[in-house]
Amino acid sequence: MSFTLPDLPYDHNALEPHIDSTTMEIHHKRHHNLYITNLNNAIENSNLEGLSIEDLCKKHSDNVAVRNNGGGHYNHSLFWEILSPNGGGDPTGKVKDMINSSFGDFNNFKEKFKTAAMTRFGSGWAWLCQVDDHLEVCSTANQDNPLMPGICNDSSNILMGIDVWEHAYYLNYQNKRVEYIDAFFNVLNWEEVNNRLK
Ligand code: MN3
Repeated sequence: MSFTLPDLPYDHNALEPHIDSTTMEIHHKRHHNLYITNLNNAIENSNLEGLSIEDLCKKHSDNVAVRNNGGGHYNHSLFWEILSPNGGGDPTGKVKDMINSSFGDFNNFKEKFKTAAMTRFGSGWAWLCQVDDHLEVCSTANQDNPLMPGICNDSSNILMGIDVWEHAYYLNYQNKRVEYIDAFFNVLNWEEVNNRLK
């Protein structure tokens, strides 16, 4: 059983003007798909074949090809799901309460998340994770994620993440990563973030 590219849960142009159609199409069909192709090649005919993408990230990140391409597949699959043309606005549900108790209020959280995304040098991701009864923000390099041991809190349950590789925003925002981060919040699917709570 090999991994396959999941469909986007909306059209390529559905997140405009916040994230443009061409960026979404190239990001999904080329970048995400290449991680999957390379991951399948890396695990073919090995004892890693048949493991879930979560287990590959959690237990086999010492394998560089699995780390980079398995992380790439996991991270992008999550990223498409937490965006929505009907997203944006203030947090809802239990996540809203946990943001308030963990960071004070939504604005404080947003600043902390933006700082993590802005200060990630080069390519990587910023994350919001549930750790037991509270929330934490962290960031990772390349296609690493908090499932991989020794990077963020090892008990992290990932709720949302932002891709800050230039391929995620350069066509529309060029070097202005901060504007892309603001745009991300305009299409963030809080319902899906809530669904990911454990
Ligand atoms: Mn990407």
